[in-house]
Amino acid sequence: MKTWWRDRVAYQIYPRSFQDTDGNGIGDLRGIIKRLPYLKELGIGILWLSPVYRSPNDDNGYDISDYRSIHPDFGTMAEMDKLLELAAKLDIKVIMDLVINHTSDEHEWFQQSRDPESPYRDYYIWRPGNNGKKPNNWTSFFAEDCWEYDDRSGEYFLHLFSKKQPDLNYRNPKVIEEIKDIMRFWLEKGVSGFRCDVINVIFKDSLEDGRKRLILTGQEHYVTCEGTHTILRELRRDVLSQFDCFTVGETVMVTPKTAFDLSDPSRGELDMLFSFEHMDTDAIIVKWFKKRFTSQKFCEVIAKWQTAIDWNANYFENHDQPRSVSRFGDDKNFHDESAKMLCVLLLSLRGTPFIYQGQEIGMTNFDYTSMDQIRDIESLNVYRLATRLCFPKSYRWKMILRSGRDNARTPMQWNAGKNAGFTAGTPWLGVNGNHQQINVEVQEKDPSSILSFYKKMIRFRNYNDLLKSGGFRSVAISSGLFVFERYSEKDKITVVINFSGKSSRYDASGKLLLSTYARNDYDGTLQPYEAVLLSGRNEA
Ligand code: ISL
Repeated sequence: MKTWWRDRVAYQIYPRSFQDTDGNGIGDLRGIIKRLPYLKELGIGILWLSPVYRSPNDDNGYDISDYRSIHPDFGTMAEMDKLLELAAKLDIKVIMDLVINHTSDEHEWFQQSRDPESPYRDYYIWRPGNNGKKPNNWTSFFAEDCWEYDDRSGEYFLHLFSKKQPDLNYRNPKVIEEIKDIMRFWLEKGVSGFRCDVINVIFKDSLEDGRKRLILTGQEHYVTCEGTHTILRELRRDVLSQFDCFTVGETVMVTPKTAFDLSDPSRGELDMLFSFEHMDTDAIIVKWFKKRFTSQKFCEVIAKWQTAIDWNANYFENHDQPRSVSRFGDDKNFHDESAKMLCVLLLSLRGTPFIYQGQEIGMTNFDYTSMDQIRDIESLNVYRLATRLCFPKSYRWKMILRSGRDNARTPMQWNAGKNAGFTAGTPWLGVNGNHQQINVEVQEKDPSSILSFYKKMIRFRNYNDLLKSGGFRSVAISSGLFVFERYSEKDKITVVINFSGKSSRYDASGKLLLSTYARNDYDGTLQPYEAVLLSGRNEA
């Protein structure tokens, strides 16, 4: 079967924040339909939609209460069908977010499951207390513990995320059959695959106490267990192999070794993964305590993964992470330059590149000034915990400012008008004040804008076999410099990146293919945050 997912550039839409058309302040499917030509023009070949299913929105749709219906905020199933039809006409493949570690507590299965006699009881992980204490000492991803007592049941249920996100029980074969049916439902509708949410934690090996840790006590009992590998192979065998589709797994706490096993084509589990090590290089143990970003560490980790894994999903942003230009670039002094440099880096690596909405215009972290502007459950929980731990107020705010997930969730900046052209109503989350300068409309008219550069770079990649499928070889990594090559037997492209705000030098030969600055040839000098692509013969 043709692996088309290796040849295309992917784009993630966070539907709530993309484009509203009915004035309720929440983005919708009609908004996505309206913007399909924009995505086509950008050169996108795959669209990943964050969840649009029915959900009480405790975690913005990552808590699903019905896997087969569309949340009315987003529109209707007929609109979803329309979106799939129109995307197919433009040769854009659509993948859905498959959130199957947990459901919403408002899902019918969970409601039934609260009755100890129900056939759904075993769909979730219920345990009695342990001498008046919770069943074990695990802690959740959202800064709380992960057992909730249910009066009606007289027992606790497990939730690795919020208490409105109970974990499914993957020791129950019926659960796996339900999931297969859901996958078939969407694949038969014409979706081209799934982004599989926290897929490597679905199977819990045991419910023993975990080794005490600062975060995620208990993780050794559920991260990438053999049981997960087995389920992934079963889903491939019984469902995925019957469709022309692919999967990208969001895999937390993976190492190159476990990632290799999860994505090795001969094992038939996932087609590619989102790993996190590069995103953790500016964190001290947890993302909430940031250290100074150094490009050297970041690039070393990228190079390590490029070499360890044959094919990965590459990304610098998503709906859970701060904006890359604010985090890895310099959004004050070299906004455009560093955004373009990050574009070259992302699109020159081996693997499928994923661009997150707004990244292509250099959207920055939010400009909020207080906690009442924050909506994200994780940030709200962490702030509450930090208050309990007596962290000073200014420090707590700094944590949210640097690491909060709402940084990436502010509405898409379409134009300089009211609410950035996102909605005619009141946006569910505040719009960044810089939309007057940073927006699609302005950048579409400017041939030297970040958006114009993205178009150029994506087109370049779409038509270049070396960038799409050539090998990867790291040549030099030092403070502020990253040089690597993409090669075939005969030819190569050398990618030279000045990852700093100072001019720099690097001697390399080859014909200039592309630069983030206007120049005609390469003389070994690099402007601040400049990235160049040079072509040559592969003599190594
Ligand atoms: O957001 C994070 C960064 O701190 C992660 O801990 C995140 O919770 C983790 O990567 C899992 O993310 C996915 O599953 C969550 C959901 O809240 C995220 O939005 C989703 O991407 C639970 O479904």
